[in-house]
Order: sequence, then C-alpha cells, then structure tokens
Amino acid sequence: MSQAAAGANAQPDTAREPDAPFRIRAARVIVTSPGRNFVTLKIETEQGIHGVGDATLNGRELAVAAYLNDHVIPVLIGRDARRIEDIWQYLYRGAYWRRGPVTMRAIAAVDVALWDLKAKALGAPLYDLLGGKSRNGVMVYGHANGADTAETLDAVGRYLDAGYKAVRAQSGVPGVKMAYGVGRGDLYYEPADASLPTETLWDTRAYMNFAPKLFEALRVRFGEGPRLLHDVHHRLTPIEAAQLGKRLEPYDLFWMEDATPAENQEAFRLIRQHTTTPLAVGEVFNTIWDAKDLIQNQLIDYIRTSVVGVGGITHLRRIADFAALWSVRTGSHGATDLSPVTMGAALHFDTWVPNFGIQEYMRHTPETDAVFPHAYTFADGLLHPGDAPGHGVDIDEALAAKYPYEPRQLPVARLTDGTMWNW
Ligand code: GCO
Ligand code: MG
Repeated sequence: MSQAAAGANAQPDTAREPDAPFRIRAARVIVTSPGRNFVTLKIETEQGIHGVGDATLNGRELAVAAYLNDHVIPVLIGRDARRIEDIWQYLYRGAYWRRGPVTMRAIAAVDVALWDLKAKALGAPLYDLLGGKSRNGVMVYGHANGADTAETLDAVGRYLDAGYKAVRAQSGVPGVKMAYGVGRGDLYYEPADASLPTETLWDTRAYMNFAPKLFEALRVRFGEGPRLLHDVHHRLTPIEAAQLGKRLEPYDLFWMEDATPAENQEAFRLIRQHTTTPLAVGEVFNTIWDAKDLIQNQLIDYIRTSVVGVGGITHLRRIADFAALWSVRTGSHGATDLSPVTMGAALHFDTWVPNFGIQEYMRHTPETDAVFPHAYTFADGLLHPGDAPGHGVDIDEALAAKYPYEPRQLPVARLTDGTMWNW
C-alpha cells in the first residue's frame, strides 16, 4: 500500500491551492478480500476529512490498484479536493491513453471519493449535492437463480416473499455445463471462482429453446404482477437475440440484458426491428462513447453503466442526462463484485436522477458488510441511501487488513465444438 510523499514532487499547477483546508494530504489504496476481492481508494484532506471510492474490477483488481498507486495518487497530492470536475478532466484528458475499464475505474474511485468528501464537508447527503431527492426509494431487482426451472421458480418466489418487486431469473440450461448466472448461494452471485479462468460450455440452441419455457413457467406460477428481468450475457448473435426477444414478448419482461456483444452498437438496430422486448446494455461500458449510438438511435431502453464503471458520478451524470433526451432510463449494474461503496454512491445517484429505471442489488456477504459499514437499508422492494453526510459508506481498515487478496479470475466460455465464445 504505497503512500505518496505529501506533495514532494508536486509540479506547479493552477489547480493546486497550497494550505487550503481541502488540500489533499494523502491517499491510499486498500485491497481486501472478505469473501471476494475489493479495491478501495481513501483520500484525506488537511482538515482531516476523508472520502472513499470503489475501484474494483472483477478479475483485474490489481491492475487498477497499480494504476492508482503509480499514476493517480502522485498527481492527486496537493490538489484542492473541491475541484472534482477539474481533477476528473485532468485524469481523463491527462491519461493520453484515455478510456478503458482500468483507467475509468481508477478515475471512478477518485471521483466518488471526492464527491463523498465534499458532501461530508458540507454535512449533507450526497443526493442533495446532485439536486435533491426525485423519489422516496430506489426500486431494486434481485438475482434469483437455480440449476433448473423448478429451483429457479422457488428462488424467484423467495425474492418476492422478501418484498422485491422485480427479480432477475437465470437458470441452468439442460445439457449446458455451468450456464451463466447460476450461483452457489441464494442471495449473492460470485462468478470469479478460480485463480485461472474456469472453462464453461455454451449451447445457443439449447438455450434458445429453454429460455421462453422458463418465463412461461414463471408467469404461470406468479402471474402478471412481478417485474421479471433476464440477462443473456452477450451470448447471442443479433438475429438470435431478435428471435429470443420475440419469443419472450408474451411474458412481458422488464428487460432482456446484454442480448449481444455491444461493441457493435449497430447490431441492436436488427434486434430492435424484430422485437418490443425492452433492451438493457452497458455494464461493461466505461464511457459515454460506448453507448452514444445506442442511445441517440433509441436502440436500447435502459443504460446499465455504473458509478464505478464509467469514471464516477461526474461522468455517469452526463450519460444519464444524454439518455434522458431519448427517454432511455438508468438501470445501473450492482452485482456482488461491485463494492458496498459503489452501492452507496449508486443509491444517492439513483435517488436524484430524473430518468431512473431500476437498480441491480446483489447482496454482499456478512464479512463484506462488516468491512464496509453503510447507511443504506432495504425495505419493501426499495433501497434507501440514508441521510448520513456523503454517500454513507466507509471502510474499516483494521478489519480489511484481515482479508488478504486472493487471485481470482472470471470464467471463459466455449461452444460445444470448442470455439471460444462470450462468457
Ligand atoms: C450482472 C452481471 C454480472 C457479471 C459480473 C461480472 O448483470 O450483474 O452480468 O453477473 O457477470 O458482474 O463480474
Ligand atoms: Mg449483466
């Protein structure tokens, strides 16, 4: 955990206001693994206030930790913590090799920590700095999954009994070993299960025949009320995604997510021509440029970008405002591998953002919740960020130190003939 010398090598820079109470005095990266790996940035000012940001990138955590330690913290020391936008622009434009998941997660950690710091200094919950509450609670969806249809239906039932109004349903697929989304626990899902990528299989035809039957069974069992979501996880070609969207229309999904890899934003035009099933994309995006064509051509209905994925609140706010022009709503990623710090910041953002859609909420383990004390609470299908100053989440450094990093990587997927595919 390197601690850059306080301004020892600071260059003269218009953004530095020495001796200001908000001068950044120190910053450090905390890597901890209470059940899974998390990377957290803590920034402290001269007046002793600190802010906390999440920099976790599942399976690539140490890459972001190194980026922060080697290329970000040295240029942060001595700056005025109040200059959030200027620091964002400095880290984005000044990187030269701009964009990408590692760079933008590092920028996100700084950005969220600075927003947290500013709100704490003002004694206000973060949502008040964004424009105040637009809603009384944040609708979330949980992640129900099972090895087969029967187990998945029971899991969805447990989420509905727990008060969730919206539930994502993922199931094992007959004949497909380790299909996406089938976890080893009920409330949280951790796909990074080994130090080297686990090889999984994918059979599109088996999946395409199975998925509509799963949602038919869900509607027969639970009726038209619950909001049902499904994640295709980048597995289909555009025409296959169009077929699946059509086949799912009778079951009135809230969204069909990541239907096809979205590097080719134009691919969604084909899907859109064939189905009215709402489309969600964006958890793997890291700037507005990844989503610009999807949004302005109305090829999607929900943008899944998150505060940790797209350089923090400063940039996510720009994406949301751009999306609002085309009635695209937010649906931020919120899997277990995004830390409670991201969840806390996301809930403040979700409480403010006018074109809010839904927030993903995969719970964390009790060990994780202990390392990251937080103000947010769940009730009746809604998450509430709490009114603590800042984003309401902190890190217990002494406890974090008890959980050393454990090498873990995400799986890979191959088709049944051995062809590498999209996990
Ligand atoms: C989701 C995501 C996750 C990802 C995971 C990768 O919709 O929550 O697709 O399940 O696979 O976040 O680390
Ligand atoms: Mg997803």
